[in-house]
Amino acid sequence: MLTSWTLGFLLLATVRGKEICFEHLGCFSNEKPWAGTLQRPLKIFPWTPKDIDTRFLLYTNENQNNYQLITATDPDTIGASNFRSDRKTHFIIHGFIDKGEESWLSDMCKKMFTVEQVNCICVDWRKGSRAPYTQAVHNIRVVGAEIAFLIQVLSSETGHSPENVHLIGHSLGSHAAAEAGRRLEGRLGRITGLDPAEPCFQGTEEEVRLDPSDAMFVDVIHTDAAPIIPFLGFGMSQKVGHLDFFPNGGKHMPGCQKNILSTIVDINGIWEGTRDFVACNHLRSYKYYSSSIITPDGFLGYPCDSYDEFQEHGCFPCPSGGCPKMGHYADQFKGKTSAVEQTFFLNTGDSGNFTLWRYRVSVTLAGKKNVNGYIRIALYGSNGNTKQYEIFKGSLKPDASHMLDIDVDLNVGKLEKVKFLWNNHVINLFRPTLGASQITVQSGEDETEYKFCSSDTVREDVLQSLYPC
Ligand SMILES: [Ca+2]
Repeated sequence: MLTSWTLGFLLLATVRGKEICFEHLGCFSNEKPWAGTLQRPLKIFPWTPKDIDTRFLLYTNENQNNYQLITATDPDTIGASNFRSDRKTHFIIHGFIDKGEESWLSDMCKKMFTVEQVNCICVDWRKGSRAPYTQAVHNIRVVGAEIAFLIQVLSSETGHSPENVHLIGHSLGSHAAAEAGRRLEGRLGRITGLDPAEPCFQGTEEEVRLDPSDAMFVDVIHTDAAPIIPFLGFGMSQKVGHLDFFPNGGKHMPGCQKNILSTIVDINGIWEGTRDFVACNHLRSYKYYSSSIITPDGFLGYPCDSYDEFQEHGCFPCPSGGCPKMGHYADQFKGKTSAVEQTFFLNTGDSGNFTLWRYRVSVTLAGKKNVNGYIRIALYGSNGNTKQYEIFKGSLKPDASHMLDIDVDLNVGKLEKVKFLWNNHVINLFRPTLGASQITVQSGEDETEYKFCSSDTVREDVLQSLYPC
């Protein structure tokens, strides 16, 4: 049997520098900028639409567990489905690394149904993604074309405006979304790139990859932006949206172990051999997004020039215009399209809902003697209390102040009190006491500063409570 892979190869061999055309999708060139470039030396055609077999699985609030298959070439399938043109439509597009985790797409839809009424379409292009990486890179051009074609049919058949369409693409899926957006000439409402794939895309022409012109609003989450050689970072470090979020700096995600290979020879080999082992950072992008749907007050991104600056007490609190939220609610940010490549940093947790909230804590010590040890504080507010966070370790001098930005796993709400504790790990014959005379806590989101005071000192491991003053 003549597969499209061999057919493509034959075409490559016989009609070099031509294009391949498919019914209802048009023609695909294998010339620059699509192929024959530094990043894409091989002149490859995409597989046929039939071989890629792009399928659109529609979930709605009315059918959350069982999808309805809709096709653009048979609009009756749309008419007979639960598709509602007066609702927003989210498409979720998987990438090259999706094996064993296909359920994340429909799980993301289910989270959306808990907060809004939407059409949620999972795009399945499994057959086209199970190919050598360099082939899958070209197959997404057909996937993108199929998505654009369906959006056009939805518009003509039901009056559903492309402005109300949001494409969420992971890895290669980000660039499939970009291709759909390019074909719709920027009329698409929004594209979210979840760790857009780096190899064959980084540094290429805007036409072949995700960029801000692909939709009215483009937001990007970078979670695996370390260089592919030698760190096996699959995601782009290049900024390609209006808003580019770099959680945890964008390279190494908490809870992920990173293998480092010293020599990489073949790009297809990397993807085939390692995707199950080292994809943790890469997959975090959609986990953060999914969690953001049900955490509307979380994932605040701080505008900053670098992660180092963010970590070293810079870029805090949010500016007067506020901070955007990474993920589902990024489109609520007022300045979202005021510029391209706006850069934001935040830290996340290593599991659970991943969301953390940043506070700046400053502790002024009280006591009579210097001791070596550490100090911890816990925040108590209208939404509950945090665990204890270490603020400083070293020589604890009376009247000294110690400041630290902490990322806590709870939005404390209105702060009501702070508890302080110190410890020095050795037996203290003289049983010294130490305390905090003043603690200030500033919320990153709204700049509000809370001040707490006490005139007490306590023995080690005894909690001291400080109240507003
Ligand atoms: Ca583009």
